[in-house]
Amino acid sequence: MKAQTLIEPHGGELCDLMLTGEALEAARKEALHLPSITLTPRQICDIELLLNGGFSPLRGFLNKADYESVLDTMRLTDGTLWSMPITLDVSEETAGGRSEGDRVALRDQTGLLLAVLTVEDVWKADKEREAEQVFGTQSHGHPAVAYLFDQAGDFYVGGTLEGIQLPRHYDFHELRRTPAEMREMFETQGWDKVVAFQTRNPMHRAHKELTDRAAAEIGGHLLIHPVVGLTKPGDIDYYTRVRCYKELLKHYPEGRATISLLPLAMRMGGPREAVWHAIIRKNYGCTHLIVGRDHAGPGKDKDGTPFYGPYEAQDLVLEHSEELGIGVVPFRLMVYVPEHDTYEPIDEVQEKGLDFEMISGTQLRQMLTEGAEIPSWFSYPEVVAELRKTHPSKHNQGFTVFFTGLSGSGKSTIANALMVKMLERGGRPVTLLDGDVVRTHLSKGLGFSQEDRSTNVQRIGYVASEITKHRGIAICAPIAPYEADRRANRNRIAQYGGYVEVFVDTPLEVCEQRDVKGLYAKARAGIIKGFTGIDDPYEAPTDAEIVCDTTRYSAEECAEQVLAKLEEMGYL
Ligand code: PPS
Repeated sequence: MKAQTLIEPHGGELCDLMLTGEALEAARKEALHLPSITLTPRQICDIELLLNGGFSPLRGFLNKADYESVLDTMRLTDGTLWSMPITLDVSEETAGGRSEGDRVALRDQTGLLLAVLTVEDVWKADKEREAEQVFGTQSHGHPAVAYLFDQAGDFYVGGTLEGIQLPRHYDFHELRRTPAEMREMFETQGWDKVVAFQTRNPMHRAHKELTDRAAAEIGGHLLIHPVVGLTKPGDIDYYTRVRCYKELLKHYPEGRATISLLPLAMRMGGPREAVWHAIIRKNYGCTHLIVGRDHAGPGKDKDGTPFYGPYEAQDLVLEHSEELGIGVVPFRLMVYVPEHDTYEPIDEVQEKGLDFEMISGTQLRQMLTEGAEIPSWFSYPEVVAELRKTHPSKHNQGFTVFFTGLSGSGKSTIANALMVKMLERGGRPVTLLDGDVVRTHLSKGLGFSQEDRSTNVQRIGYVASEITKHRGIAICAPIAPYEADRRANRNRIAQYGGYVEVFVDTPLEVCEQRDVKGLYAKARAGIIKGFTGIDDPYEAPTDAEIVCDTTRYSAEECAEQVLAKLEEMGYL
């Protein structure tokens, strides 16, 4: 038996895709014999909003006709406005052999059954066209385009869903409300006007003021509706953000504001994403949405050009606001006016010629890193305290010192000297991931092919990133001959703390002359093949934080230079 589905576009009845009673039992039994697809983290977010009605009127992953229609016209084939293609992307292997009418079990990564999909069609994605039509660019600088090209499967499976159970969450239970629960709450409370605030960032006093004003403007309630699915890479983790929102909530007048978490996987799709956000908020029972400058924008491309115009998103939502039946409250940039000790909209402040202050997100991050005082006019002390817990000053962060250089360049000797000097200072746990130790344990069995070297170096990077995350010190000393691996490590480690690359720039002739292990002689004699510097490449770093010259300085002096640099950078 199929799930009962009530479709009424945008804010009418929510799609109810969840099976109950006998139908649920029957589907569970059937699923035992069905082929399964394990959903990706993004698909888990999408399926949650499909199953809970947040994506009404969608009843499943888009079929080809609806997908094409959404790409070309921003509408489903029945004419309903829908701006974002919600697709089930799979590999060619998974797509193979599936056809109309097939039933497939959709599971999370632990194997938990979430839904049964009845396939409507399977097709190969035209990713270039999708990127252009939906995001207006094929640049990898756009996170959703990079995802589409580099991570998404090449085939799409369209079809309707029968929901077995919603994805499981173990956090913030009291703040996770479905559209139906949200609507019921608004009704019970008698809040007939509700303005939603979409955010993927921590909120401070400026946000509190603007949202407070927005609620006052419409004479209604405020729903702080932060995204806790997937946001822009590099954003502050949602656990931290939610703890900040909870603190901030205490500063609104009684009964003014509510928080609920939205398990959305954002695409950073600017205008189309803003329309999508409006549809979702309408489904959650809101009557208004605050839409700001560059709403859901991915920022700028590598060459510094913004992907979207500052008001493109706001304009597109406004254009469709009547059809969607949701009001747009323009986001007004609020700045602090010291003279009045208040927050006021920047346009009014500038008109009056008043002095004002503001701190950007980037400046705030810098202040946290430096352990600088954050003024109370900017944020509430409890909010800052939450941020400090996960964003310690540099002094309290973990870091990795990553030595790279030819065999015999002196990496291990300097790395050892550095470790001992750090242990002498005390107070911090230090782990040395030296080449030999790594190859005996972590990378046992790997050889020296390009692939094996990459695996080895990135494994070291992974372990170092974990040590850094846990606020320890990792010292690594592999040859690490390839720039791409070093860059991957740098990116991975820098998310959690410091990354300091040390290029031990000892010329090949000198290494060969030293030939401590007699390996160069063997390599020259052809006994060892693929030896770095002899018949295998070493890509010298161009962006190392420190370059050591072992022909002029002893290993101890080089270690001192590294220590001095770490102090200068603020890590010690
Ligand atoms: S890599 O390229 O980063 O994975 O290399 P690494 O793990 O640091 O291992 C380098 C040590 O292995 C010995 N060895 C070789 N080095 C380079 N090329 C080849 N073909 C090779 N075969 C064995 C060598 O002793 C290196 O040690 P170090 O301490 O660098 O001299």
